[in-house]
Amino acid sequence: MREAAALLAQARRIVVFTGAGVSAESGVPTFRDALTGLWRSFDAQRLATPEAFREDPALVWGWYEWRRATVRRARPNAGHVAVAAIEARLPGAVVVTQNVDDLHERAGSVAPIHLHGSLFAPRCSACSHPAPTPDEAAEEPGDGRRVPPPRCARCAGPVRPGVVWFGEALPTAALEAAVEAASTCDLLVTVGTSGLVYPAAEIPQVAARFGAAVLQVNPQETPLDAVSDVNLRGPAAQVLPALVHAAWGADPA
Ligand code: BV8
Ligand code: ZN
Repeated sequence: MREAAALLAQARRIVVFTGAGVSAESGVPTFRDALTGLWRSFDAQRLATPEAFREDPALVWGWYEWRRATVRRARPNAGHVAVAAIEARLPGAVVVTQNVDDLHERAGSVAPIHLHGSLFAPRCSACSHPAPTPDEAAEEPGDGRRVPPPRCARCAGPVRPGVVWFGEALPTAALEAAVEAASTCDLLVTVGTSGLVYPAAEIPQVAARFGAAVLQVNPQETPLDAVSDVNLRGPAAQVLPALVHAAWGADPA
């Protein structure tokens, strides 16, 4: 922890790069966690595709409705709060996330870059016209249910979640901003990602390639160990507040 705290204390331009693990302690399942209920026989990487939506739009829309209800019930954890504290302490700090939840924002992060979109930005799958986020269903059954997607107000096409599905390109502006931040930072902290999904997993490697220090927070080993100068093996909601405290003596709360 001492080495990690020294890296944070001397950092001037920082990027915090997060994955599903930072929201795990808020009760939001990671992509490694097996799916449950209606989706237990499916693989998340198969469901999160344009093909799956074409084949069974009600199944896929139902899955995103269930995930949105789960995120709405969730609360940011001490890991999200510590990330917001780092941002508040270091002007110019950039948060880049693969997560489609809004827990960074609810913890006080200013404008995290969402590389893979958001659960709260549905749009028409035919004409891309933005669609309203449906009201919270009275009670989203724990096991999930099929929900036919709403229709677009402009062309009556099926509305889809505003996320990036496998096989789809990332939003150019977000990817460029993330690469720019990673190539000019002096410290990148990667938190709760398995580093397996591309091109997002390139971001910590870009930082290392441009000479930044890389600090990984993850209970498990990942391919990012190869570019990490320091590995903190533990859960984000415990490790990140301790890191902020060790670096600046402040409690992030
Ligand atoms: C594209 C939104 C082409 C949807 C997501 C190069 C090599 C190999 C494959 C490819 C390649 N380039 C492209 C590919 C294909 C593919 C890909 O990467 N496949 C992988 C699986 C091999 N990439 C794509 O398809 C991308 N698009 O390439 O398009 C193109 C280009 C131009 C024009 C047209 C087309 C799009 C990828 C984005 C897909 N969408 N999400 C949704 O959410 O439903 S990806 C989704 O999965 C997440 O956003 C995230 O990125 C990923 C999950 O990874 P993590 O977040 O890391 O989570 P995971 O569960 O894996 O791990 C959790 C980690 O946390 C673990 O390490 C665990 O130990 C740790 N942890 C657990 N608890 C805690 C913790 N850590 C800390 N604290 C804790 N408490
Ligand atoms: Zn439309």
